[in-house]
Amino acid sequence: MIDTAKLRQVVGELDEDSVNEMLDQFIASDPGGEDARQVVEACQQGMEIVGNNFEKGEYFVGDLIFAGELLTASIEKLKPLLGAGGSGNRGVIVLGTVEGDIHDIGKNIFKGMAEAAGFRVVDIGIDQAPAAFVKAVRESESKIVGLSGVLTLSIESMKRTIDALKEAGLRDTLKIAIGGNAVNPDACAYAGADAWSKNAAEAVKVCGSWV
Ligand code: B12
Repeated sequence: MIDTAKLRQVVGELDEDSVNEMLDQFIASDPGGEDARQVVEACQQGMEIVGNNFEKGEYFVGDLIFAGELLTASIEKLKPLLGAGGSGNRGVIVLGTVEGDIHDIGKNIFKGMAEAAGFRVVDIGIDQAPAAFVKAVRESESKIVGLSGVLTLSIESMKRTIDALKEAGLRDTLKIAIGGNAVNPDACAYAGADAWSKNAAEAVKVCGSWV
């Protein structure tokens, strides 16, 4: 198994060569899905280091961009281990990053894991207005909605989105999960969601309990 503390550190340091070397060795060892999920978690923790360094003024927006590219490429490598191309017969999840927020790495990880668990995911993309979620739910007849957002401001967008689903008369037949760096129990209650998670694998289990 990979040294997750070391991986967290090299992701945080944006040391691309070491990240690639560690991931390539890990993949060559023919690991299982659970190990791969722990590796994703370590990468996620590495991004926290990146975020902290950005807040301290040690990293700049260019570093965030590079971090995003590094993580996206890492997840691509790990995808086959996380399971892909599920049956789609467990129901439909409408998923998107809420208005004002363009972060999508966590959303894409959740999407991959949900598909692997047998859901069909209608991914409407980033920076999506409440009306876009309402339209997608109507068109797909989905019973689950996933709202992603990592900015503190995104909690307001999540609330606006859920309010719009209520106004459209769709809320009572829906389960709504919110996810991303900014979510917590208070945000979940404030936005009016049914569940919150910072861990895609756990969130997929919750969705499974809803169908
Ligand atoms: C990479 C990154 C970027 C990249 C994003 C690239 C991309 N394609 O997504 C770029 C460079 C574009 C970017 C831009 C900005 N960023 Co930025 N970014 C980050 C960084 C370093 C990592 C985010 C990330 O990918 N994390 C890893 C993923 C895997 O974690 P995750 O999103 O939490 O997802 C997991 C779970 O939460 C869950 N999950 C996610 N979605 C969902 C959905 C559902 C339904 C469920 C159930 C679960 C779930 O599953 C995932 C896997 O377990 C964070 C730091 C941090 N600590 O997060 C800052 C951070 C989020 N960014 C920040 C800022 C300030 C910005 C900018 C404003 C910078 C600027 N001045 O321009 C812009 C914002 C633009 C906008 N309007 O959105 C701040 C936000 C501060 C705040 N409190 O609001 C952070 C926290 C950095 C910091 N500490 O200051 N950023």
